[in-house]
Amino acid sequence: MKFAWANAESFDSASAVLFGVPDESGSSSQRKGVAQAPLRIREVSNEREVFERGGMMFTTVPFCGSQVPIFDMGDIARTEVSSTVERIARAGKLAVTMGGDHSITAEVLKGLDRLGMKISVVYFDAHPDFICSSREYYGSVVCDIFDYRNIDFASSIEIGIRAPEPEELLNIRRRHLETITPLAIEEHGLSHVIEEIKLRAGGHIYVSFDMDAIDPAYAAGVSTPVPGGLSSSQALYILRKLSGMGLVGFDVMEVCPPYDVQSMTSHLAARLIMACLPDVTG
Ligand SMILES: [Mn+2]
Repeated sequence: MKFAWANAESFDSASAVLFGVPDESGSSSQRKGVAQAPLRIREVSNEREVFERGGMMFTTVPFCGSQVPIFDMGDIARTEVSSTVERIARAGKLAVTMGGDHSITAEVLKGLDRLGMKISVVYFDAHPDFICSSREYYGSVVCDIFDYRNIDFASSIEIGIRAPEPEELLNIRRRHLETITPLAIEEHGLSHVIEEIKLRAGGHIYVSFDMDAIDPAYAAGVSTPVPGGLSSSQALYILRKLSGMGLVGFDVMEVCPPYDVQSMTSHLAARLIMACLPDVTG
């Protein structure tokens, strides 16, 4: 089954290439099931965004005007992620990853790092994922990726943070990583978030989206929920602004279908993916 909005027949004809990584070997959560996310996100996009009328099928057009050509290349293994992303980026296309657990983001950025351009990361998460005393799992992603040559710490930013461990707070302070909490968004507004990103980020932005950045009221189906997160519309607003700022890739991670309510988290994940695609004119 293909993602409902995957309207391109081939890799070559697409400007965005989507793939799933049904793997949760980097997760230590007691709530298992994020490996089921790529299939469920595809299923729910077809259930709720495609309509039959008079024997014809119609797909909704979310956010991005006339449709961006998207190719769904299916699922791949964790070990194939970095080379696949490198191939997509070298072809001048936007790589879109559906996890799986959040440690897969380190594999994606390993691939983008090989292109040699400086990359700013906008990292949505309830947790900083900035443990350095333990490595290569879903809690150390930020520590792992900042070892890469072209991932730029100073221009990167974390959004939605509200459940840090003591070690992570220390690492954030020591390394001066910019973070914006949901309470800071309440206080300063969404336009402040956009200004902060514009102030820092360079020409090449990678967006990593852990679904637990969203409030469990809108996204219950995650492996590590934390109350007090972003609303759906806050997240969509920020992502729509980012879509016009030169994204080199995007991922949506940590959707956990066994803990979801009426697949609402998978449905929102499908919409977040579309929100990140640039508008097409003409
Ligand atoms: Mn995470």
